[in-house]
Formats: sequence, structure tokens, C-alpha cells
Amino acid sequence: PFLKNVIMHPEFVSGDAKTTFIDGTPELFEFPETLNRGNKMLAYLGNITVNGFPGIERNTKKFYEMPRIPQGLQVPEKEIVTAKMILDKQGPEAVSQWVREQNNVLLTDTTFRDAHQSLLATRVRTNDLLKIAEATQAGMPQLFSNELWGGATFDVAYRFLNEDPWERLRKLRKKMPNTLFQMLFRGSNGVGYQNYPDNALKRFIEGASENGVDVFRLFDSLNWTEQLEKSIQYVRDVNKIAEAAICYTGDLNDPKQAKYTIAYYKEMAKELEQMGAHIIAIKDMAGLLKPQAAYRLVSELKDTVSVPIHLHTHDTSGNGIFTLSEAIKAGVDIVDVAQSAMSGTTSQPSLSSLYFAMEGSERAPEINIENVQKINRYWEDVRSYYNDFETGIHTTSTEVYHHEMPGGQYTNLQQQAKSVGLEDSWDTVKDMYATVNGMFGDIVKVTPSSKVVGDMALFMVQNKLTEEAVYERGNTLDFPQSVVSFFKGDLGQPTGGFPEKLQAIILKDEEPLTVRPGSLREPIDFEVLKQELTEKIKREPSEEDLLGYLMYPEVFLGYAENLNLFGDVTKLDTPSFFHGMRTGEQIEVVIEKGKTLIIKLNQIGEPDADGMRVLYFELNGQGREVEVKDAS
Ligand code: 3PY
Ligand code: ZN
Repeated sequence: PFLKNVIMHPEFVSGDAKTTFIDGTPELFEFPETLNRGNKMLAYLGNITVNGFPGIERNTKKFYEMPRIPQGLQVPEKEIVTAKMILDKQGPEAVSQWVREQNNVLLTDTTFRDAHQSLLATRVRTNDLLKIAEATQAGMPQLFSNELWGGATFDVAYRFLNEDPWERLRKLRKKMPNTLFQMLFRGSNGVGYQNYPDNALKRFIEGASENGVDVFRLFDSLNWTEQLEKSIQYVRDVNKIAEAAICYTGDLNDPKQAKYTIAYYKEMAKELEQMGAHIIAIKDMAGLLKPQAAYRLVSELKDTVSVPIHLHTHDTSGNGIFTLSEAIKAGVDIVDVAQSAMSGTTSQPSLSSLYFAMEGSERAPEINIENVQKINRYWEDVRSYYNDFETGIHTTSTEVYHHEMPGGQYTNLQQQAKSVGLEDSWDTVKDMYATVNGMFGDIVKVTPSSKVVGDMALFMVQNKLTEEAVYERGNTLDFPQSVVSFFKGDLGQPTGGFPEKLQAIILKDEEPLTVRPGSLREPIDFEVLKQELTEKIKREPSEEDLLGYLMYPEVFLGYAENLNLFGDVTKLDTPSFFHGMRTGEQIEVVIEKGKTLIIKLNQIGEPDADGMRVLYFELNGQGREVEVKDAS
């Protein structure tokens, strides 16, 4: 009966579904009668087994060993007072003070968020995070924080993983009560790609805080501090840690650097401190911060502000550990690292590499390295589940110093280029990215501003346009929507303003904004929004559902629909989730404590004239047949 619905819909199966697919396809909302959880699970498995997982090539499911769960972790002799305990008892200022008093450099582990966002297209599932959560807290209680939410994980959970990101947060919170939870928040762009009204940001921050986030790393994609002020205040209002970020770009030691100079960063840090930031982050999203620049930047920032400094970098160039080491020498308080099996290249530098690089030095991180290595084995095993999402980047690349593309964007743009037939022009696209950055006046490139630069670069390569051609023939060109919107000021104002000539060409007769777009937006009427969503999903949404719908309306509805069809598939092991089942295979799915589904796939029938196949399952010993349309 659910054949008509989303995952079976020919438009969806063919991969042609547009963003209007859900709204424009009313039959999707003819929900089938409620099937029990087991039948729903079989429906999911049947479909994935026959048709594969959207976005990855259909391939046979491999045999995987159970991942190595760390055994015999060493516990410290006397109980460690964690940063989370200090926050809960004494508030954010006390944490900030405590951080400053530490002589050893503190660590944030990004394995649960940026590492897989930068290596595995953000696809790591809650199921795999939960299995290592307790060991992560028990084995590394000295960590400052665990970065596990926000950035792209919010969107990807709903869109690709059939997961509720809030549920992830709550479940992890239960397993790791003593660890500071950190999220990445895109300032006025929330966890989305566009500007939201202030009351939406406020509600989102409150929701995130209630569900478990302690540290909010807030950034603006153009380093326009005006757009961070409200978010900083909202985080302070819920008594959580406001970590405001300066996005690092260019090279501050380059004598030709006129815009992003040491004075620029110091000024920005001062402003953020005045706005109430408890910590200042240096967000080096592309991995451009060279070791000597790191030393200089950290030393000067330490002299400029009194709040702690937290450094985030990417190891794309291969210089990551050297950069961290120089920053530590200069007095940085906290640095971001990842478990080594999830580190390197476009991800963060490795935790254990840093440990050994610093061993014996005055500010070496305090951590039990044997525990770390045991936890890392788990990630060695689990990473192989996600082979289909690997970026294909096996080596470091210093080209990043030229194109300045953020770690998370590189493979995304590569995919975008492929999808418009430019796979052979990738080098040209990268060069064009740098050219476009120049044309735009050298802007900060990070989600969502980085996407605008990428869209323009693709547009120019696709249409064989040079920079000169854009100036000469621009009036006759239809620029990508994101580019027009950027020049209108919808993402805010870049440092130094827009290049006027190009802005006039792109906007034609439209008047640009010069003020903060959020200051003009009507507040969201949450009552109206709730009514709208209730009608669409035919049940009363939770506050969290509402916030999901607010950020990603279409994506959220798709998620709600899949949940109706397939139930809670987060309980499935990852290989079965992505690859379904082999004929003859049996799996066990614990759907709740004491309730296990034993599922066996006995046979897959041949397709009939309409392409329908019957799959013969056993569910807890009883035969069940599931009909699936073979889309191949
Ligand atoms: C994000 O916004 O998702 C990022 O990771 C930016 O670096
Ligand atoms: Zn990052």
C-alpha cells in the first residue's frame, strides 16, 4: 500500500525529485494504515535490498565484523571535575575562568561532528555514536568538550539518515551526562543556509539548550559581528557558553594582505568579547592558518582579550599538528582534534598525533593515551561502514592555500561539478573559485558564503565566462539565485562592502540592503507555523519538530513521511541501513529494551511484468512477504 509514497515514487527513485516534490505530490500524503513496527522495518529493508540507498551505487552488502568496543578503560584515581560539572554548578563565567587557569592545553573532540562532516559527507548515524558514547566519556573525562551537533548534521540527519537530530542529542546526553556538548551554529543562518528572523534564532537556541547543548560556537559567514550579537545574547540568556568565532581567511603574514590583517582579527575579537562572548574561537574552516601565523595570531589575541581562545583548524594542507603546536606555544587555551581514524586531510588533526608531538612539553594535553587508542579502534572499524561516502581525498594538498575552499565544501562542489558534466574541468573550477573570490572583493568563505562563491565559479566555467566577460556581458546574464541574493545583502555585508561595479551588474535594477537582514524580517508566528505543520503531518508537532520544519520545511516533511512508512529505522545496524540484507542473512534489531526483532531474508522473487518483486522474510519466526517495486 505504501508503494505510492515517497521512497517508491518514480520521481524520487529516479533521483529527479525537486525541492517542490513533496508539496507538488499530494498522493504522498495518503498514508497507509498503520503497520506494526516490524512490518515497517521489513518495508524499509525490502526497499533498500532491492533498490539500494539513495545516492550510493547499489552494491552487495559486505561482511562486517562487530566493531571493537573498548574494554578495560583506565579510570583516573581521583574523580575528575569536568568542565560540564562546572557549567552546571557555577555557570558559563566559571567555565571561562577555569579554562584560563589550566596550564595544559585543553581538547575538544570533533569526531562526532566536523570530522565526519569533512570526511564522510556527514553520514555517521546516531546508532554508531551511541555505541561509543559511554566509553568516550569514561575514557577521556579530561576533554573540554565533545562537538557533536549543528553544522550540516542537522540537515543530513533528517534528509538522508531518516533520523531526528534532536533525538540524537537527547540520547547522547543520557549517555554522556558529564561532558560539555558543543554545537556549530551559523549565527543568523541558524543551522540553515539563509537568514532567519531573530525570534527564530532565539527559539532554536533555547531548544538546543534544553535538549543538551552547552557550548554554542557561533559564527557569521561574512565575519559581520553585527549578525552575532543577538545569538550571543540568546545563549547567555539560557546560561550556556557563548563561543563566538572569528573566521580565518587568507594569510595574515602575507605582506600583500590588506584586509584580513592581524589588526582586523584583534578588532573583531574585541568586539565579540564586548558583545558577551565567553570564549573566542578562531575558526579556520579551510585550514589556511599556517604555523607561524598561528603563533602570531594567538599571542596577539591573548594580549587583546581576556576570555580564552579556542582554535579550530582542518588538516587539508598536512600542516595541522605544526599549526596546533605553535598555537599551544603561544598560549591557546583549547584546540580541536579528532580520533585519529577520523582525522587528517579535510578533517581535524589527530588527537593522538598531537599527544605524542607534545609529550613531555610544558603544556602537553592531559589525557590517557591508552584509552584514546582503544576508543580509536572502534572508529577504525566503524569508518568502513561508510566507505560509500568517502571523499576520495587520500592525501594532503597545499593547493588549499590558493583556492581557500573549506574542508566541508571541497567534495560537495566536486559533486556539483560532476552533476553538470564538469568532472573533467575540476582544476578549472578550483582556479575559478579563487578568481570569483577576487571578483567578490576577497570574502570570508564558509557556509553559506562559500556556497555562493562555488555556485558562481560553476556558473562561469559552465558558460565559459571569463572575469572580463562577466563585466562586459553581465547585463545579459542570468546569475545563479544564490549570487543575486548575496549581492542583495541577504547574507549580510562583507568586510569592506560589495564591489560596486559587479554588484550593479548582478542586481540590475534591484536595490541592495545595507542593514542586517534579520532586523527587517517579520518575526515568525509560531502558532501559525504550528497549525500549518499539524495539517501537513496530521499530528501535533513537538517544539523540536517545529524547529526542524522552520529550518528545512521540505526536508522535514520528507522525514515525517518516511517515519510514517518505515518507523524508527535508527535501531538498524549501519550496514543493513545502507545495504539492506543478503539472501539467507539473519539480523537482530533491538527496538526497545527487551524487544528484539529477528529478521531473516529467505528469498527475493523475480520481478513481475510491472517490476514488482516479492521478498520472503521471516519476522521472529513467522513468514512475511513484502512487495517492492524494482526501480532498476
Ligand atoms: C558548517 O557550517 O557546517 C561548517 O562546518 C562550516 O565550517
Ligand atoms: Zn570545521
